[in-house]
This record gives sequence, structure tokens and C-alpha cells, in this order.
Amino acid sequence: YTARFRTACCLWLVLLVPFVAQAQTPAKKLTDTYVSAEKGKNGFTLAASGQAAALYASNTDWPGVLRAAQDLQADVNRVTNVTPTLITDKAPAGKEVVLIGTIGKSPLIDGLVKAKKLDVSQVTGKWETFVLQVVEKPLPGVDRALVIAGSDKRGTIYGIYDLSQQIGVSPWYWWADVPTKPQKVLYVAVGQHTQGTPKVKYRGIFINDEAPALQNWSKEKFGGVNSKMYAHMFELILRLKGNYLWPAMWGNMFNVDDPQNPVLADEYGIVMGTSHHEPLTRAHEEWKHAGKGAWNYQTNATTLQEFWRGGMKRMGTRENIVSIGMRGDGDEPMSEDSNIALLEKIVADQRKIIAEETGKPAEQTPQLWALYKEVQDYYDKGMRVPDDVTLLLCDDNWGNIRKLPKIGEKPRAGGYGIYYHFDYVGGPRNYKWLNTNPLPRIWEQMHLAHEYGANQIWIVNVGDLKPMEFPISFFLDYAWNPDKISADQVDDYSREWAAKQFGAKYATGIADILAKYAKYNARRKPELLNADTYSLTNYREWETVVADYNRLLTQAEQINQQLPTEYRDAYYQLVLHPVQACANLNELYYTVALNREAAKNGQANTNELAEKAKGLYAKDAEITNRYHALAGGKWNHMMDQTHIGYTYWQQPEKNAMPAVQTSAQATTVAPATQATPPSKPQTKAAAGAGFQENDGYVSIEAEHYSKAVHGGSVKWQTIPDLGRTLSGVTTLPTTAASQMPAASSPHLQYRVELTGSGPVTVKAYLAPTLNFTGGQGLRYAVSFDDEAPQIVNLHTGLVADNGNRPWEKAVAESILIKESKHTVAKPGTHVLKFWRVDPGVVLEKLVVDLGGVKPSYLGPPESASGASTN
Ligand code: REL
Repeated sequence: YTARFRTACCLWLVLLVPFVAQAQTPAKKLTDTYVSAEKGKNGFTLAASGQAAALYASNTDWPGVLRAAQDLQADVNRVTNVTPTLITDKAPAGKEVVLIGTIGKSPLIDGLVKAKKLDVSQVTGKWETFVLQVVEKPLPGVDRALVIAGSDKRGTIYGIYDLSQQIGVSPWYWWADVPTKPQKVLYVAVGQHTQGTPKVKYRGIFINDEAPALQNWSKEKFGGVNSKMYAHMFELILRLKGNYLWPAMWGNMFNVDDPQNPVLADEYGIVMGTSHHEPLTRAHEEWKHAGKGAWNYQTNATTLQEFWRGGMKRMGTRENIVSIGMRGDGDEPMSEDSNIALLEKIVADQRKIIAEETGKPAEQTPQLWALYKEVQDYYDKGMRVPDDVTLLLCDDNWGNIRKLPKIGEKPRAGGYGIYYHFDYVGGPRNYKWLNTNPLPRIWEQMHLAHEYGANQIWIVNVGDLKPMEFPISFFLDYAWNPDKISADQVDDYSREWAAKQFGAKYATGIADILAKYAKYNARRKPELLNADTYSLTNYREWETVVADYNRLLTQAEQINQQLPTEYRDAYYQLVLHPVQACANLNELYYTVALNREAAKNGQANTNELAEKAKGLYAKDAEITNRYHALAGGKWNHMMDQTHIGYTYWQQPEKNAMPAVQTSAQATTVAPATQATPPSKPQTKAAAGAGFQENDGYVSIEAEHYSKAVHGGSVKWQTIPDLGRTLSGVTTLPTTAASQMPAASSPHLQYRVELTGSGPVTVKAYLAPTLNFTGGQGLRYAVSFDDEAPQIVNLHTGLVADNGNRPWEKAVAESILIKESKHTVAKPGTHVLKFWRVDPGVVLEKLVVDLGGVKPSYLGPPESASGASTN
């Protein structure tokens, strides 16, 4: 056993460890399973031998609870083909029964509590909390019960739907045609099951920018954006354990178009709101219809007050969060001369109306004031609203949070919330076609919101709802309990989600596709793509991007072939369509780029490329048609959104073929248009290896540091899959104080081997995080070896505002690239250091440019790393 042998063994171990670790790490389970086909000891029989346990509820309970109980009845049938009886007016009888009810509203449940059969001490008085428990001999003549008891209306409803999910009914069974796996037996494990109390009080979605897709679809299927459609949406939100909705408002008036809309929302248990610029529950469209003059408080205050008063009268006692404040007409800023004093008066007048119409002090009605766009400036200039009003902080419409509460600030009674976007109409460009929202960035931004205490309301703009199914699930699940999903569990979440929709067998493959397509789409939103986006000549960039998409498409098609046929409609909507559509779109623009290049060089294949591009353009329409034909045409119009031919921020009326060139001299002899796809460049670099300069640069993925120096409780954390290339690295906790670089302060070290010396530029590729702390801007620092670190501010000259070029560039390119200049004394090994200064900075990649970096979109691919020098 010589030293050499030992070294060799260690080497082998080092090489083997990553594989072993990968193969043996069991997927962490985020959901506890309590329903199975095994009758454990004292387990409850929900269904067996062609029978299902009867469901009992009290008819004095909330109508919304009784309605959800009917859904459970239907869900048990979906799974077992047996419909349990649902009884609300008789005492329970039978060996095993399900008892459903709300504490304080259900004599059934209250009786069990009184008889000490059920302990609800962890539930009573809490917000939206339920317990699901197997109880022995709950009542005379009943052997065993499964009790679903809620602290309030939604607590019970969530308990019911929790059981539905456990027996295998996806919240998306209707909205994405997810099939239910048939089961003969269903047993509930003994014990107490609960999801606890949600950490975010109001969790919801905003249906926005709904024309043409949802609007046309709803018109065709339901005769309008009416209560027949909304009933499905309310049910979905509750199944996802959300509770809040801003309804469609593009020419739509929720409360007017169909008077059943608000009635049903309240019955279902949905808290309604109106968007940020629609005060006192009035849809903006209502003002247009009223035709009562200018939307101007200086000149038309009395009329506006009466308009708003009407909204409050109509609301009655239904659950609402009332938007207050005022913006200009139709989501525009107010005029220049509107001032804080005026806005404060508007708020005071609105509160007076709220109090008068509800007959209660204003603070007893939940309200929000959205600091959207220019409204945040009023706040920053000192405007305040009463303490009970929730301050709804906003992102920049591009998924980057603009502002968060200050650490240590006096808490507000109304707290803070977040308004976030998965879809947007506005500059620098609309994005409203496909899902372009990767979970890791949603995680990272909403994690910030949670850590900084913006937990009262989370609402996200989801456009037409479809095709945002996956990020909606994540947003609402994460809102329920952000502490449950850590940065490195986001892919576990994706896998479990895939398993819930499609079964465990293909879950890993599907999760990978879901993550990758969103990541690729987020590099550049489809609406912003064109033939010049990626480089044709440098780093084989265009070719690689297209090859990556096409490889993903192959994987997605393979799983499609293997899936049982009944899953294919759901699979197309949720997985295959976005990959196919975007792989095609990228190949279209790539082909156009090749065609233009061919024409420029007088190549013989110019016309062939033009024809190919036309074929890809036609295929785009075919892909849309395939979506529209799914499930017997159920989703016709859902993909009506135009997405090719943008010339400025607003969408084109119709898709338009990008211009291609033809040549009269073209012959049929054409060189291969599609080079063989390049081999995957990203081989994972071993920690400790030195990255080698080649062609005048070194490019390093952030997570490939040779050493991470933590600082006390401040730790470096990789957020897998975040950003445009490999991943992102940040520091946690995000609330830790800023610190100037000093010997032992947190930093990352990267070993680089340089062949030259002299001036170099270090380009840091950063997620386009905004200055959410409101200070001087977020900073990091860079140094080589022992030189003094140079501080770089992400936000010099950058403000989230249309017309601000640095911000427009950062969000359009989905990256913020900052530079620092250094001088390296001699060639050889150097240690590049990336220092933490402020929290919230997310590094994706570092490029050391010795003058060789060529223009490209993603920056040079990662450099090769040499043998470990450790
Ligand atoms: O994304 C936003 O928040 C706004 O652009 C919209 O709320 C806005 O209301 C728009 O749909 C029309 O007014």
C-alpha cells in the first residue's frame, strides 16, 4: 500500500464520487403521500371492492364547502368509477365514512371536537388551515371516519382538494386535460395530515392581455368571458390552493358582463380584486361605458366619486381586496401636474366612500395600493397611505422586483405584497405567446420577496392563463410555503409536478424538458427574436442554439411516443407544444440568417434556404392548428396570439414572414445548409481546475469556482439552472448586511491560466436584478490575486423605465453585463476573485477578455479547464 497507490485510489474516488453521488441521491420529496393502494394498519378505506365511503357534510356549512364536496364526489368517481353518496341532512351512518366541515359552521365537526374525538387546537382560528385525520369510533354506529376539518371556508375547501390531489386528480384535469389514473382501491394512512397555514395570505392570478386568445376561446366555448368560464377558473384556483383573482379587463367588465360572476366567485370562495389601476372594484371599461367625462380628479371629482361609490355598493359583503389610488386614464401615468397632495386627497376620499358604503371603519375592508410604474415614484417622494392598506410592490413587468420593504422597518398593519408578471404588454416588447418564465428565477425573486417580508399578497399576471400552467402551479405552491422549497429543490419540484401530471415513469425526462424549454425561451423572448439575435459566425452560436432546441424536441417527441395515448393531449399542451413551436421559430430565424448570408456571398443555396424558411414559417401555423385541434377543439383560439413580425413593442396585427432573399443565378447544387450539430461544449469543469485562456479570453460559468469563501452566516449558493447558460450563484441569506471586500469577506475564487499579460477586462454576466433595496445600487467587486478589489455598481444609469436604454437592454437580453478593467503583470496562473458586497446579486458567468472576445449574444462558451492544480 504505497503512497502512489493511495494517490491513485484517491484519484479514482474523486472521479467516481460525482457519479455515485448522482446515482444515489434520492429525489427529495416535497409532497407527503397519505393515500395509497395499501391498507396500512388502521388505514381508512376511501374506496375498495366497488364501493366508496359516503361523504357527509352539514347543510349549514358554507355553500362553497358543499360545492367542493361535490367535486370530491366527482373526483372519487374519476379515479374509481364509483360515485360516493354525499349526504348533508342526515346523521352519519356506515362502517367507514368521510366527515367534512368547517369549525364553527358544521355541527358535524363541532360535535366531534366537543366529544374530544378530534383535536383542532392547531387549526381553530387560523387562516385557511385544515386537518385531515383518521378517527376511530367517531360516532355511535360508525367504526372509523376520515375527517376533513377546516378553520374557515377555504381551509375546508383546501382539505377537500388536498384529498383530490392525493387520489390522483390533477388541479389541471380540466384546464390541461390531465387524465386521472384509474384505481380500484384507495386507502388513507392513519394519523393527522395537514399543509399548515399559508405563509402568504392572498395568493392569486391576474387574467390580462386576454385578447385575442382567451377572449376568442371563451366567446366560442361559453358565449363570452362569463360565469360559465369563470366557474372553471375559480375551481382551478382553489385546487391550486390559491384564493385571489384579478379578472380579465381588456374590454371586459367582470361585475357587469355577467352578474353571476361576482356571486359565484364569492360562493366558490375566491377573493376578488381589480387590477392595480382600477379603484374601488370598478373595471376601467365601466368608466368608458359610463361616458361620464374625463378621468381626471381635478376636473371631474364628483362624478368619479359617484362611480366609485357604485362599485362599493355593488360589492356588498363579498370578499374583495379593494384597489385604491389612481393612475391616468387607461393605465397611463397621471398628468405632470398631478401631485402627491392630490393623490393623498383621492385616497382619503376613496376611504370615506369605502367606510360609508360598508358601514364599517375603512380599515376593516382589505385594500391595496399598487406602487406600479410611476406610482412608486410618488411613494419614494414621500406619499403615504393609511397603515392598514397593503402596499403592493411590483416587478418591472419583466419579472424583476423593483422594491422590497426595508429590513428592520416598522411593520405595517396592511403589510406588503408583490405584483409579478409572466406575461406583459408593453416595452421594450410584448411577451404574451408562450411560457418564458423559468422556475429558478421566479424562485430567486419571490424568495427575496419572502425574506424581506412582502407576504401579504402575491399576484401574478398570467395573460390568458394557458400556457402558463407550470409556472402558475409553482408560484401558488411556493406562495403557500416558501420555506419548503430551497434553491436546490426547484428541480425536485419540477419532477414531482411532472409525475403528478404524467406518472412517475417519465417524470425526470419531462421535468428536464420543462426546465430547458423555459430557460431557452427566457434567453430571448420569442417576440424579440430575429435573424440577428445570435451570431452566425462566432462560436457557432446560432447553430448551437438551434441544435439544442432540436435535441430537446427529439427528447420531447420520444416521450410523446412512449406515453399512453390518453396522456397525449395534456402532454402536447404542457410539454411538447412549447418545445416544438420554439424549436421551429428559432430554426426559422436561423435559416433566414443563413439565407441572407448566402445571398450576400452569392451562394448557390440562397433560394433553397429561402424556401426552407418559408416552409418553417408555414409550419408555425401548422403547430398552432395542432394545438387548436386538441381534445376535439377544446382549446381552439388559445394560441391565436401573433408572434412573428414585430417591428416595435406592440404586436403586429398578423404574423409576417421575415424577409428572405432570392437569387436569379441560384443553381440546384447546394452545399449542406445544416452543419452537423456541434458537440455539447459544456463539460462540467472540475473544481480546482484552472480555466485556460484560448483565443484571447477565458469564459467561466459562475458555479465553476475553484473555491467559495463564505463569511460567517453568509454563504454562497448555486441556483441550479438559473439564467441563460448553466446556473446562477448568489449569497444567502439575502437579508444579510452589505459589506466591503476585506481579506476574509465572502468571495468566489476562479483559477485562470493566462498566456498573455497586460490590460484585461472582466465581464460579469448578472441576472437583471433591480435595486430593490432602494440604496445606491447593488454592488459586487472583482480583483486578480492580491490587487485591491474594484467595486462595480449594477445600477449606475439603470432604472426600470421604458426609454432607459440600459434597463431595456438588460430585460430584452435577460442579462446585465458589467465590466471592470485590470492589469495582469505576467502570464501564468492567476486567481480571479468575485466579491460579495450587497445581497441579491446573482452571477451567471465571468469572461476575462484579453482582447479576443468576439460579438455574440450569450458570450463565449465556457473555456476548457486544465488538470486540477489542487
Ligand atoms: O401589466 C400590467 O399591469 C398593465 O399593463 C395592465 O394591468 C393594464 O391594465 C393593461 O392590461 C390595460 O390597461
